[in-house]
Amino acid sequence: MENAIFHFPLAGKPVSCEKYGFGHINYTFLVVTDQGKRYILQGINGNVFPNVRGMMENIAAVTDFVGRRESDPRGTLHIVPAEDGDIMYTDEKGQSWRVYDFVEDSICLQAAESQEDFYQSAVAFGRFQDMLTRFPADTLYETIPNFHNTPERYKTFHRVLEADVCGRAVLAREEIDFVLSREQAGGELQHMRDRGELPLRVTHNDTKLNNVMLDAKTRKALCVIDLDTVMPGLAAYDFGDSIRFGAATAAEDEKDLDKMSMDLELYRTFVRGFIRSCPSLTEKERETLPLGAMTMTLECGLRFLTDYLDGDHYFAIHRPEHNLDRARTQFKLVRDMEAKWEDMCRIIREETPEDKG
Ligand code: ADP
Ligand code: GN1
Ligand code: MG
Repeated sequence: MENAIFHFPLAGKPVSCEKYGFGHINYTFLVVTDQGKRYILQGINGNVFPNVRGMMENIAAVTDFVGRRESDPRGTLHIVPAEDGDIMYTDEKGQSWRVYDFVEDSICLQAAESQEDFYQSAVAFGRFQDMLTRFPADTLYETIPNFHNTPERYKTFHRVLEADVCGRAVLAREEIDFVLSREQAGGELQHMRDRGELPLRVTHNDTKLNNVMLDAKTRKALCVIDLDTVMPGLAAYDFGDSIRFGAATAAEDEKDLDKMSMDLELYRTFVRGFIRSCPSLTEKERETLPLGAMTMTLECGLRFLTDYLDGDHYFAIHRPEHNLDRARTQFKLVRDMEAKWEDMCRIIREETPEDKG
């Protein structure tokens, strides 16, 4: 059992503590007590998050804000304070830990099982963003500076490619050429942000389907989880990352690229849920949603490729070339989005309610 758990006052004594979930970043455990109460214990990845306390303060502020506006207690994550009342516990090795109440009677999907599941994830992220419209975004720490700054991601890529510390560049020639040929298009969204053309919102920034909880019985949206990257950002980031992951027809690390494409019906479903549950979106924000999908997918592939070239230090890998496989699926998706671009833009217009169109 992870020792850290004994530093949190729980309902009952912990009787089991097992690795849990499919996250790439934190070390997640499911803890069960002798009273049958369940918790999520997480070792926070300090390499990824340089300011763990700042991050936890963000999460405490945002969950508190959302919690006051939600009637269902499962409508937000709840931090379980450590024995000294702090929002986290740091062990003698400097590893920080946090505990959340387990979101009970819920499901967390790795892939949409139906259009309706995906619709509900759009509702969860749209509602989250809409609810935080009045949250003072400037009080939040930037937990990972430049997280969705694609030109900055390109700079890192160029540096890593130049160094080629593992001699892997020859193994990824095609993928390298792919990202190089799209560098300009990849920077467009950031340039719009820099020019102040889009409102800055509190965004989630990591809107994978497996960061949403649905009610196990009704399969309706409950809450969004994995709030580590909640920061000021653009609506297009949250929309885009959802499409990248959830409208894809195959897993992020599928080896058979023929299986990977973007499903336009799933795309439409998400657009509908997101636009309806986030009425505060401006016309300009709605227009940039397809660009968000393209940019987030390209950027994520670029990050996987960079990590592959750099020796797999960032994303947890479960086989050699895991990051290269992941990069390939993302680039296949980008190609597919390029082919479906006109449809993607048309669907946004079609799904915009008349009074906003
Ligand atoms: P990572 O940053 O590594 O992705 P997450 O916070 O997303 O970590 O947690 C990993 C997985 O653990 C989630 O995909 C979800 O299945 C599960 N999980 C996390 N928090 C909770 C919670 N409070 N209740 C139930 N399941 C959770
Ligand atoms: C990571 O934490 P997790 O597994 O939900 C990553 C995202 C990537 C995603 C790709 C903090 O998300 O940015 O899009 O992997 N999170 C961080 O699967 O870097
Ligand atoms: Mg996660």
